[in-house]
Amino acid sequence: MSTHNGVTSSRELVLNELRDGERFVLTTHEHPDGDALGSLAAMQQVLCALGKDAVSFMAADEFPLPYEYRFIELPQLVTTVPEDVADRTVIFLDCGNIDRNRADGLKHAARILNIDHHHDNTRFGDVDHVVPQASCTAEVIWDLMGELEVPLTQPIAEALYVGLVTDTGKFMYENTGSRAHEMAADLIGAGVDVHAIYRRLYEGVPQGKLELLARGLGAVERFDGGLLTLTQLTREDYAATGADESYSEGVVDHLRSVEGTAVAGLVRELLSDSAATRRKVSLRATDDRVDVSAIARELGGGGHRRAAGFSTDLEFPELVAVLRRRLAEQLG
Ligand SMILES: [Mn+2]
Repeated sequence: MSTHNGVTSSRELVLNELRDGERFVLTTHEHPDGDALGSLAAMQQVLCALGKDAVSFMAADEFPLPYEYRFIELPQLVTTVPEDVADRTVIFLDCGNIDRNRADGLKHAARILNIDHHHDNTRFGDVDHVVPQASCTAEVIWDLMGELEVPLTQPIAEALYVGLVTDTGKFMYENTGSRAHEMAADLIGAGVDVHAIYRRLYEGVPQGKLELLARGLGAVERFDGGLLTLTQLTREDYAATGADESYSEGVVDHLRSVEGTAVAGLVRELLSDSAATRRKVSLRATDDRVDVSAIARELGGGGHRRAAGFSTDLEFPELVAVLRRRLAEQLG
């Protein structure tokens, strides 16, 4: 086993767990995104190739998945926690905080492995392999695969590519290093059809999504000379457009690109909240001095420096006041 300064790396530790373990459950965070689902699908196939007994768990209420992810094949998927979970190793993928997975039964696992790239990961595993410099969790899995001698089949490459292209904003976000492009080259070499996956992820947009975007853009408000650019989506916006909650994905990216913006935010009412007081806030930073994950953590959420989120019962005006204050502090 390779060591560095006498310390066994988390990479070696997790590789040993994957080689030595026999039975696994894979899971990810609630409301899974492209990286969560791609990582799950890829790791499931990697463990199968290693001859392991592995299943992927997601809660039944995650289905149907957002339309753009429905093409991702999820082999060996279960929607109830396996009865023998106490004899299995649970692998959390792309999950910065164990509370972002609501299946308490998983906490009774024999072992917990935590494979992720969120810098604010709470290190809740027996083994935590957290690589903040990786563009996506799929990149961490791709790196591990090289050591596990599992062939990079086309289905595995496609699943990994979904994680890569979605978490890097189509190779545009600052997390897109040369490693991400090397990985893309490797995946394309294994048979990924870049344009076909682009079309599945980003085209075929339902009309209701376009209408929801129009409402979001129509409600933009700017604060502090435009440093803070926000919009809101209400229950009424969803009802009037026939939109699913997941259709709000991407609205905030239109706001971040506006001249003068340091932080962009989407505040949306949660349709699942019966009390109708809870809002989900998605933040994006475009200024190097700003760390939106710090703001999100303070309000009970988390994420990356440039992309983070949280849920809150604060009314919109109070929320704006908090965001303006924190932004001013961070900008010094
Ligand atoms: Mn991710």
